[in-house]
Amino acid sequence: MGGRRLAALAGVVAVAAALAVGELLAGLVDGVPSLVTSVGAVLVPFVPPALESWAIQTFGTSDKAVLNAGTVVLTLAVGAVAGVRGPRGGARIIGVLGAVGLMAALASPLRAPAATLLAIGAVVAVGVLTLRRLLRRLPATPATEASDAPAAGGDERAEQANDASRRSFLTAAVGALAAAGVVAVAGRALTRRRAGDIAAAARDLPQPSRALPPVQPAQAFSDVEGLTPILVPNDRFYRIDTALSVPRIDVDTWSLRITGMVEEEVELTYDDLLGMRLVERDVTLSCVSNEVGGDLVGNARWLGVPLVDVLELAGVQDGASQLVGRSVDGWTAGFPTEVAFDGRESLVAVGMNGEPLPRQHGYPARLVVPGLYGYVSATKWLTEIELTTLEAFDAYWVPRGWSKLGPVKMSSRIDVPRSGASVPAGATRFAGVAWDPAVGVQAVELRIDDGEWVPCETTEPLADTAWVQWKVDVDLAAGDHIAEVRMTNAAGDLQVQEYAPPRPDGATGWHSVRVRVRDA
Ligand SMILES: Nc1nc2c(c(=O)[nH]1)N[C@H]1C(S)=C(S)[C@@H](COP(=O)(O)O)O[C@H]1N2
Ligand SMILES: [Mo]
Repeated sequence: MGGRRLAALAGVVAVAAALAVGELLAGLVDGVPSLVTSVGAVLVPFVPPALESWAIQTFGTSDKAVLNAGTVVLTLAVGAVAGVRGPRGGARIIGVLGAVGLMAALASPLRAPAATLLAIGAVVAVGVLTLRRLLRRLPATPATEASDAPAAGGDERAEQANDASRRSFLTAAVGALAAAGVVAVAGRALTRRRAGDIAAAARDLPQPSRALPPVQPAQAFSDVEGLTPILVPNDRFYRIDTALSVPRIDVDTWSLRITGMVEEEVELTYDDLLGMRLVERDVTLSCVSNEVGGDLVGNARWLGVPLVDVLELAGVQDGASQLVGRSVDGWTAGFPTEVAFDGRESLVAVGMNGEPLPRQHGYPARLVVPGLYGYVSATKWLTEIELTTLEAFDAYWVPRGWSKLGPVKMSSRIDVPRSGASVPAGATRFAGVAWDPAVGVQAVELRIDDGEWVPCETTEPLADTAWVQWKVDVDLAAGDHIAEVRMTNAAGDLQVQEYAPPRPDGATGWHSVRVRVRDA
């Protein structure tokens, strides 16, 4: 390794150490955001919309991990340059990185500015000091120059000394890098743990005035391994949002405002909301990005205040044709106001499956609108409901090429067997879920290799707005087979067979799996 390369390595290690300390402080100090995620958040608007949609579809929630990794790589590359510039020039570059981090951190919601400023000071100091110490250990004569020069007699000893000092430098650099890794991982773990603490510290929710009975035996199949549960547990519920770090909201200062085309603007505290009429509803939420057979869909028991009750407090003006939900992080979703009043009972939800909303799913409050995709309706970390017109405002995903209106398309999915599974010949059990949260499910059918459609047994629906589970046993002979599922909704409409991709308004097509049947 030549001298320049060693210096670049010193810079990379110094910046890695600085980033690691930043992660640790974010994990330890309330209100100090992760610099990596803050910078990532600032970069998001510069990510082309097509790439953003692709990333969500390809990586799901891990699109954030990809963005974070990109941010780290970019920052370390700048670190390499800093190393080559030497202690002074390098320190200046690290200072600039710190300034960029500071601006990004202050742009992220819910940070504590003073603590963040101090934390970034520490981060920059660690970077500069690490760089200085490492550069001081650099071999005095860069190896490449030594070997390029004609061997002036007696330089062998100098070369040996050079080798030794290079080894000592590399040991120090690798040691510092390893330490940075450990510190970064610890910081991330602390951040995650504190995220859990907040949810746990949330207040107990009051009892609903209309509670649902526990799930009855006829409402769920308990004998099918691998079948998605009828109520998906909170820690298994799919998650989709643009938030790089989950907003941490203090319910003592949070409020929900009803604004825009209303008779009178209203502001509700968390306690105000919990003091209103609370109801429970089983509703299937799904993402417009869900592919045929995909898992960006889930069914939960939501607890919340009927949206109409909240709207009545403010009084909706005639002509307010759009209801826009705004999140604390600036994200927006909008849908026709008439949906709120058409009897499907949307909720300002505060609870999910018997617990306060988890932070990832919108604590302290979110909207849940049966029959609309999440991107037009299900605003998490809700802080404002604005009444406006459809013409006056396009919410977050609309200018990014997704449809203005987002009714959920009916859909069915095969959960077992998994596609590509190998099963013994004879009776094979197929099972899955089917949903049309606007009207409900009437029938589910399965066919093998373009054969006759076989009716499937379905669970008794929890509600029209919830998915059902289905199952059926089919005899299969040895060989490769394709199984296909389709549903009919409660209005008698058959699920669309023709494939359409998720963009712009939701996928269609019948889900199929390939199974390999062995001789029994
Ligand atoms: N604040 C905020 N709310 C949001 C989103 C978001 O990006 N930000 N994404 C929406 C989308 S696209 C979907 S599909 C649902 C997903 O809700 P979940 O993560 O609780 O499953 O949340 C919706 N609410
Ligand atoms: Mo979504």
